Amino acid sequence: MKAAVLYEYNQPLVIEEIELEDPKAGEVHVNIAAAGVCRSDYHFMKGEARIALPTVLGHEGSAIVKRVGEGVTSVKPGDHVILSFVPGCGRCHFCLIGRSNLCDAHAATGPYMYDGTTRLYKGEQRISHMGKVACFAEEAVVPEAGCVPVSSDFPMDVAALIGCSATTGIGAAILTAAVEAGSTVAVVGCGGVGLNVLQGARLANAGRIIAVDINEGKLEFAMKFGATHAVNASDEDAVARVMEITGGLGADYTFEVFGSARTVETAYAMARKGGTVTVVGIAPMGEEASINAVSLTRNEKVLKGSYYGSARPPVEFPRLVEMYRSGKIDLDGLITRRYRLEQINEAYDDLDRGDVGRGVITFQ
Ligand code: CND
Ligand code: ZN
Repeated sequence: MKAAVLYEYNQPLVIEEIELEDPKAGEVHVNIAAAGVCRSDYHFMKGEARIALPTVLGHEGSAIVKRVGEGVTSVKPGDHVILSFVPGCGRCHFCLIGRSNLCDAHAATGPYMYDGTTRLYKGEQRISHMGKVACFAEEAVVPEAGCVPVSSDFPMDVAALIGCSATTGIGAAILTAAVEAGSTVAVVGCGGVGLNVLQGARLANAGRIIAVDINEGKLEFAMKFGATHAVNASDEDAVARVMEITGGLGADYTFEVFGSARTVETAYAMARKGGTVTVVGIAPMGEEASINAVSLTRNEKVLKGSYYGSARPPVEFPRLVEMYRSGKIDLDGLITRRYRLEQINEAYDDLDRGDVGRGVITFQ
């Protein structure tokens, strides 16, 4: 099957034929339908985050089940599924307390299957699977828990977005931060994930929703996804502007959705006393944000991380499907460009330039 393989950091993905082994017990072989172009993959391409190389990236995907391994009971061939990049093991401490997004067994095996081996090879060479998804390929083998069924009349490109950006962004607003109705929200970084934080804040009936970005096009987009104010951080001091908009108080909830120490500090500085700062972006490895320790105490700020929107995919994916169907969230409007797998390097150049809301690779 054809896949986009990352052999070396800072080199283009290589589109080539590789081998996919049969699913083992508890695993599912799928045909990928659509894959979202998310910055998390780009962090690996740039070496800002590390993964076992070579690897097949892609963690935001939808697929159709082709066949199932021994013991799989929750899906069957022909079923449409949304892939989860943290398929909880169901047995570790975090899965047992209902926080499967923090699954220990998944973290321990990383980009390999739960038995620690891979199903992807180029000749003798082992290739790893990002998030046990690896959807920048025509096909994949994924754990059963990584397949969340979705009805076959549901659009597969939208389904892919539910696999990461929608769940991560809307979850950060609704589940991690639990934005209160009427409150003021500021979102730093309005790409595919940040636009979903904005629409999550709108769903929560936030009062003022302030979009902060360095790209004017993204800010225009943000106004369609719930923002009431737009702040261009490349031509004004974003913290000062948020202070001005909030009458000197700062925002009740702030979100960092780019992925850098600097923007974490910006989101922290914009929060009011007692406000909640939620960090969604994945900063380059080793970067440390500096937070004035006493300001945390005296100002009672709350600093939180949000991984996969604090979601339990089998619970939240179907909820997002229903919210999309009833018109409460807009996912079609996020998809600004569609690409074929062969164009994936171009898709990431577009992401880097900030040209897209969300790009999607389609396979059918
Ligand atoms: P994308 O590149 O689409 O958006 C990032 C946005 O940040 C762009 O609109 C940029 O213009 C903007 N930006 C850049 N610099 C600044 C700045 N200094 N101030 C304000 N805005 C700025 O990326 P994405 O939306 O796909 O991903 C965003 C981050 O979220 C990224 O770090 C990704 O790895 C992370 C993420 C986290 C999770 C999770 O579970 N927590 C899941 N998926 C992605
Ligand atoms: Zn993602």
